[in-house]
Amino acid sequence: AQDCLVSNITVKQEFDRMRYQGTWYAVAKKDPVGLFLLDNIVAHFKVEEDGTMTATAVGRVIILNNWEMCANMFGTFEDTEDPARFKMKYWGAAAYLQTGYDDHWIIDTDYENYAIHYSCRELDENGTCLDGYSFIFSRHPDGLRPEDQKIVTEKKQEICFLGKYRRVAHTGFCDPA
Ligand code: FEN
Repeated sequence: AQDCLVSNITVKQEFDRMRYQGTWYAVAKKDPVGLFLLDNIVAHFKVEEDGTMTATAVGRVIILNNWEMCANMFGTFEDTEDPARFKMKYWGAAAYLQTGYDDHWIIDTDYENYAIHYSCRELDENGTCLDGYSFIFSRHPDGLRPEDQKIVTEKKQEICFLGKYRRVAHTGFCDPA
């Protein structure tokens, strides 16, 4: 989708939610407009007994008065005709955290090392994405393997977010005690 049309973006073929389960560390993100998670973002994906994919995520936020907190977020993924395209309902453990309902696509993953998530919240009239976010996840807290970086860079380009990512620091701020 080098034309940047959201409708031309391709996703992981035959996405297997069972293999996707477990821990993923965000290593980079492209932010949407508005409130989001800052850093120290770790997600855990799970497939429930009824087959529904769910996830929890933690991440640092700064609330009013510059107060640093770890936000505990929950997501449930509604299936669509495409196994890699979901609608994600999300909410926070604390009432001050925003809730939402986003398109949520798995662009690519090898299940064992890297994954690229994409969400376009608002389409421009020309079919490109006006407001969206993306996460690059790794199974390893210290980052992506060199051989995966190449694939990830290509995919960032395909979703037209290349150059819009920031590295996600892991300082231990939200690690369980
Ligand atoms: C994902 C992994 C799978 C599970 C989930 C994910 C998405 C998380 C999102 C988090 C949004 C956070 C917000 C924070 C907020 C894909 C990582 C669920 C989309 C919106 C503030 C900051 C400051 C304040 C109030 C609230 O609300 N932050 O004063």
